[in-house]
Amino acid sequence: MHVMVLSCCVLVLLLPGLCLSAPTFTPEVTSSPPAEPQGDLKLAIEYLQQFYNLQKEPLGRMKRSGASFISKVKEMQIFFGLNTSGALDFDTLELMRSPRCGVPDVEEYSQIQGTRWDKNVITYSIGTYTRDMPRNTVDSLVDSAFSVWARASSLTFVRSYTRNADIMVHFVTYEHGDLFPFDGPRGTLAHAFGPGLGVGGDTHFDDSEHWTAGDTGFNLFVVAAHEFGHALGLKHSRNPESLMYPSYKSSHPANILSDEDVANIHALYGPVRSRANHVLRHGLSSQHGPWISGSLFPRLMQNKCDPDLTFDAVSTLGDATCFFRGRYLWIKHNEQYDIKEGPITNFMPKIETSIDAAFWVPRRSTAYLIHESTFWTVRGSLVKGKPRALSHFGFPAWVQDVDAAVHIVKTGRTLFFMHDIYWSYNENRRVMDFGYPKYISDDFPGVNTTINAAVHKEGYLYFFIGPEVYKYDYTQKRVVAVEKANSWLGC
Ligand SMILES: [Ca+2]
Ligand SMILES: [Ca+2]
Ligand SMILES: [Ca+2]
Ligand SMILES: [Zn+2]
Ligand SMILES: [Zn+2]
Repeated sequence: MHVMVLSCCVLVLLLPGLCLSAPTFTPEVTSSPPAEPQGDLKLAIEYLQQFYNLQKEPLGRMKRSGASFISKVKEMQIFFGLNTSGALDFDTLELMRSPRCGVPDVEEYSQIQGTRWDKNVITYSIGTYTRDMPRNTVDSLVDSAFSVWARASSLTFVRSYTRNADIMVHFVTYEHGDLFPFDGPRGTLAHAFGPGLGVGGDTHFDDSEHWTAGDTGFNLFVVAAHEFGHALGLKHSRNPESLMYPSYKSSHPANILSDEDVANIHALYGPVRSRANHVLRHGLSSQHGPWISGSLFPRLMQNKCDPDLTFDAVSTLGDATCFFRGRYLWIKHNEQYDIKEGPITNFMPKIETSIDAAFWVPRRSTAYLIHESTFWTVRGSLVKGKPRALSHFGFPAWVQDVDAAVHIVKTGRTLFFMHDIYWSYNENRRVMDFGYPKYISDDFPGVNTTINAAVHKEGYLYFFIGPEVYKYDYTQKRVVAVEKANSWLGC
């Protein structure tokens, strides 16, 4: 089952101020600055990568005549009801420049609505505020935005003052500890994670924007109501009348929800005041509790401070370190952000398995996540294409999984560990080094058991073995320290 997905609302503005008064994104021909053709292509590529899952390739190699590029342009044109030419015509470019909220891709839209909370009383908490308006104004706008959904469904929202409410609301800027950094003024406005554990439901507003209660900046009520739709499991709508249409609109009718928005929230949580009927209609057995059943996300919350906690894989990913266990992931950013956690699918929607081993190659800004005999490549939060075969690295056929992997920048080598042996892969030449596999204990004295996970940091190798982590100096070839593995998560 499709689990949690992050949705981003992005605003690409044509001109400063356009969004402030224009109710929608009607193409404004005359106000558009003349754009360089190359600039158009760059805009289109970035747009399609962000919203339509266009695969990343070096800009030089990306051609507007390429088949994958054209098909993504068409997908976008179909979504917005444009002429499906596959070309970057005027209307298409206008739309790409126009205020809109990010649809990760069209496939997602075609699925039924997303996951739902497994309860109908949902807590929220405002963790950080914007300075753009008084706190009590923020409180009241957020409350109103939740009320939009409460009035239309069986849901009740309860404000909490803790840090572990279901929906944590934050105003943040740029990098903020998840894998989806904001972009400064304009561009991305906000994003929200779908229902789920940890970061699930959490809603982040880009505090580089000017937030307002009126229409002199971005209207917090409108954006919050849209984002909370995502936090409840709703996807984007193609209907321009819907709140869940992927675009910022500064003016809305008194009734902010379209019939479609209402139908979609009913489909997930049932309508107001007809709970009993809904339960009967859906034949839910009372033993589950009528509003407890129907959870579509796995119960796999993990206690990071369990003294016996082990990790399946640990890897750098950009400025963060990822810790994988089962289908769960903790992300610790190098800066002092809260540790973000949740099912892997929350951060990387395509990855619905556990991860055996992972490594990071900085000069490609790419992480490699290995599951059994396949691996994914990941840049930022973008999982590239389909998983590829582990044999790609040149393993013999009998190698069907590995325990751990780590890339060492200084040597340009990636080491793959499996039981008591390891391989060395030359990332520059993209071949296995000659003479491998070798015994781990021969080359890494002091490391005598299966390695669960490995990572390279600040000149040291770290081997995660059971609930401990061995700090290894590979020039001196010795273990220099042993500590609790989860001390890395602040335990
Ligand atoms: Ca949450
Ligand atoms: Ca922004
Ligand atoms: Ca492992
Ligand atoms: Zn959205
Ligand atoms: Zn975020």
